[in-house]
Amino acid sequence: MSASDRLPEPTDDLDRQRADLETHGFCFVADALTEQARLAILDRIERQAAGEEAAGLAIMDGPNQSVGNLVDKGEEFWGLLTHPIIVDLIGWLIGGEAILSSSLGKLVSRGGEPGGIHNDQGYLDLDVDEPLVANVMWMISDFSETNGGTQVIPGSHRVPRRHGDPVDLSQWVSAAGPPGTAMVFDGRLTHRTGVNVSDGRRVGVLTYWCRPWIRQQENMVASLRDETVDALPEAVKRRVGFERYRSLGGVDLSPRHGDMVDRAAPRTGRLG
Ligand SMILES: O=C(O)CCC(=O)C(=O)O
Repeated sequence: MSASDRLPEPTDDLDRQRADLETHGFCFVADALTEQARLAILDRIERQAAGEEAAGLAIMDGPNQSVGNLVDKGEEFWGLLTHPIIVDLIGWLIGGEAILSSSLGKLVSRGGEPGGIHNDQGYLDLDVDEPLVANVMWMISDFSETNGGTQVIPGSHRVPRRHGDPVDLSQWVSAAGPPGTAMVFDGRLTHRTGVNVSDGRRVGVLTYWCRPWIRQQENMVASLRDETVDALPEAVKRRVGFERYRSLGGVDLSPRHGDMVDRAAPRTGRLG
């Protein structure tokens, strides 16, 4: 068996990570998060999940909870958006000007159902033989076959497939790694949330990226609160979609590549 045939395992070898992405459609980055960053994210997301539940706002699928729009819910998440992975792997897959499409926490508890089978660019109505989007699953707890680790079909990124197409369920492999590992995956990879049969809660954060001319899943220029926008470091603001891309993303005045959107800028409105 050659090195490229072996299923991905956590590694800090960038060449291996890229080879795994090419061959299998996913790779694992070992020790992607410092323990300090991981614990800060864990604390914030657990508090946020509990707060949303107490406020009657929890997004539930059985025992599993999703926490959306994380960029707006704590600066603890912002470092994920300028992490070296975003240049080394996301940029390598979908270009250096990739923007964040959404940020999502997934807390998977015992007794749920498998998540919906999908690939992240399955909404396209044409076959494109390259990734237009890509994802990072940050393992904030450990991930395993028994605690609901994301299930993926290795190599499925090379098989054209749309939502609803039949899937050979015998091919699932569970993403596994210690806390602080990141799984990076090609937007064409078939995957779903696994089932947790353990007593612990699986905690993951997805930062989902797209090419800068694709509509974002979360319209962050509209959805982030003013206090978040004011506090965001410039580099993060660019990454979440405030930077105009070529002729796209402007407000009112003709857009210029590289300008930043100013939500408070006056609009010309109806004149004459
Ligand atoms: O929770 C997971 O393991 C995967 C979640 C996912 O793919 C999604 O929410 O789109």
